[in-house]
Amino acid sequence: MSRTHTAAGQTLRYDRPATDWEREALPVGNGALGAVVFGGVARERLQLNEKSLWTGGPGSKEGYDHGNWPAPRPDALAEVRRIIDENGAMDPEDVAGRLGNPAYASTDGIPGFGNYQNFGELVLDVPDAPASPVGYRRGLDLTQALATVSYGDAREGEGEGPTGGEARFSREYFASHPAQVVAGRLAADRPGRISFTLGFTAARDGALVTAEGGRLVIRGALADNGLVYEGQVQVLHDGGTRTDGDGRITVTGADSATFVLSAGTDYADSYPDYRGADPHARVTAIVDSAAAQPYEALRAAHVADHRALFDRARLDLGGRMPDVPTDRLLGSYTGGDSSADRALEALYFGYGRYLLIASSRPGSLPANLQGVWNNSNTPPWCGDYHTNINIQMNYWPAEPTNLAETAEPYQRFIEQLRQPGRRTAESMFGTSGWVVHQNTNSFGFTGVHDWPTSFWMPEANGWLVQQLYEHYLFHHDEDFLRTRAYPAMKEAARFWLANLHTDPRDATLVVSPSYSPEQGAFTAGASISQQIVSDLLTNTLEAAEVLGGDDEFRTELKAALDAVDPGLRIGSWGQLQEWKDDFDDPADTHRHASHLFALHPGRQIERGSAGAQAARVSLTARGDGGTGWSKAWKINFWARLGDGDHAAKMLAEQLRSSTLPNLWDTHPPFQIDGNFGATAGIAEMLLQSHSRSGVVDVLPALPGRWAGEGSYDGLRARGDFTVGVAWRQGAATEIRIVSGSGVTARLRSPLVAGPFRVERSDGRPADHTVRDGVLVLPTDAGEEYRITAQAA
Ligand code: FUC
Repeated sequence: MSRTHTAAGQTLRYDRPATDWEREALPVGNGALGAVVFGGVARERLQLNEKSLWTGGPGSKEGYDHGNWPAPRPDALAEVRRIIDENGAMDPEDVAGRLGNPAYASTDGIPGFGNYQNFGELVLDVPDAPASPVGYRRGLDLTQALATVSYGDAREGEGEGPTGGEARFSREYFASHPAQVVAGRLAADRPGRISFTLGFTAARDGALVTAEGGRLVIRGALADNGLVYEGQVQVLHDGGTRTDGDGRITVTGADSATFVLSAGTDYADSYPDYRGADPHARVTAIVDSAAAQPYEALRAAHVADHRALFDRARLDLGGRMPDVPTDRLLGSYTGGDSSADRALEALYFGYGRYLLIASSRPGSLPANLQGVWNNSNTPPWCGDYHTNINIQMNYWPAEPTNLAETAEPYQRFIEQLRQPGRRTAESMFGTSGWVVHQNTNSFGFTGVHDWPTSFWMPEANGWLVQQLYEHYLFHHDEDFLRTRAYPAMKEAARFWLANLHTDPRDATLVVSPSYSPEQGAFTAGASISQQIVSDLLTNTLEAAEVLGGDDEFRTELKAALDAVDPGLRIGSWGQLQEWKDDFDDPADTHRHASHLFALHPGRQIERGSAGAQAARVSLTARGDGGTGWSKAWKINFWARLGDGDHAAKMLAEQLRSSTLPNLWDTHPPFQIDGNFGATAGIAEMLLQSHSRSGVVDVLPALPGRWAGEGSYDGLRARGDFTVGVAWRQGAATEIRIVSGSGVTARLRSPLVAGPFRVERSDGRPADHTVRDGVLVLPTDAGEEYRITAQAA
């Protein structure tokens, strides 16, 4: 049905080496390791990352206690609640002074919070590299997760001998998840032409680099916290000679050469020490085993592993990839309906999925603000995990675009926050439950710093566990719900049952103090706080009902849900209020539109409702500007409102003004959440399943400029469905749905308004009914159903 998901259509390509890390270099990664490839001819650079290499945390010279208050403040919280009850609002500076952490009142970062680090750079110096390479190409094939460089050497007068003239050189790099290495191969179409010196540029003092037996070993400990790191690179060559020495490995006159690299630290994600085994034995074993495999086998295992994820979903917007470099394609992008624009959009969608696979695989930390790629020891916002939108957004595409496995590190990360988060709940709030605030690190930072407009967000716990519950909704995996999602949800809900405050004005339960990111005053019951807590209590109750038992707790949840303010007020100018009082300024264009949580990623606001109309008014007033992630969120908002044209407009804004030539999202600077949020937004335009009615909406927000012809496969819907659709002139012509768990499917599509046929995979007709424009289709687990429009 769909056009071929070709490598050409899913490749980023350039005709020059990269010189700028942020704008031009191309990323590969296996979750734990990241490498950014420059593709230089005479000097190749691979800037490297190992995701657990963080300063800060336990053992930090700056001191560390998870952001908890250094001494108890028994009355501080009650006092803030009292002032807000009395005055209706409070200055952020005043609240930060009382509830913030003075230990963190530093201007250059948060002491002990740490920074995600650059590991260093692998450098390959190539002697006699052509000064003017011929036919230079650099690419990143998303279908195979291979970064490639190729160029010709056509020096005249050097003859055609085995070591002279006219050769074509090719390099290839990948980051293998199964083998846990970054691998590279240098080859030429003439024998004996591969010569280079491989060395390492450290990102800090104190790294010891040795070379012996073709193996480079890099070892050291971070000065701040003593975290031990080690990297090893094994160089292998066919033909020619090799010499080691002085921290470098030189290969001369080989036919081809390969390197495999691994790195690790003694970090572990467990409270309270966050330390595990020395990385030496593990890194040695990984590199030994990868080096013992033939390169082709290593590569084939990597490609198979990647394809098993990447190939699950495909999108064809009817575009054809023109034969131009990606930076030029981006430069000429207008957001119109040209074939090239649609090809770029489909590439960008694939890239978001690629980046998630590359930066988030089981066995390491989740994707941070830059995924896994960072070339600085003091990156923007510490390269951390912001929990007031950013890390959540990173994982929005995981379920809908059929990459659930990539969310495992995030799920585990949330679970690992419970222990430190419990201490923070106890020491700051005096209650049970667990909590985290507006940003965290790899060492369970669950307390606070004191930046007035962004330090306080205890309801982040509810926002995080929402995605655990979503995993259940997408898979109907009761075991996951019982053992992983529900315990974390329940403990977050417990925190809120103990911490909701009765608003003396109307006796509703509110979050107090509450702060709408990242503007305005502290109040009681800002909409986002109320919406998140309502979502949490609702989801937890639903989960408890699925699992059975916990009767008393369920009664408590119901009582709280009856009393909680849902945060869904419509204000004086028809807007969805951002605060409980109507403070909203129609001229406010702040990048956060947090009060629309209930529209997305929440599910309190249904399409077509009064709430949706109010959300539209708010969103229109906020405007189409914003930073990268802000635009990405707006794609999702407009898609949920069913306005495909406006969603597509936001996608165009994102590509035109928040996307770098290597297609990385820029806040600015580079911040990966926008890539992920936009990818999820595209999926949201094509398929939605969040409605409490259980309806799966097919092509809910297809923009006019994609309407002509297109198709997708492998998007996922809640209810454990995998959906493929083909459309023409804006109307679905075929819908295919695979049922994972045998739940009855409820599909909304104009297709079922006309004559249509529903077949099982063996061609037999499938029983179904149509009610209010919705196809109700009982399904068998594992069966595929095909719904096709028939000529009238
Ligand atoms: C949130 C946003 C900022 C930035 C930061 C990493 O605080 O408000 O724009 O994205 O996270």
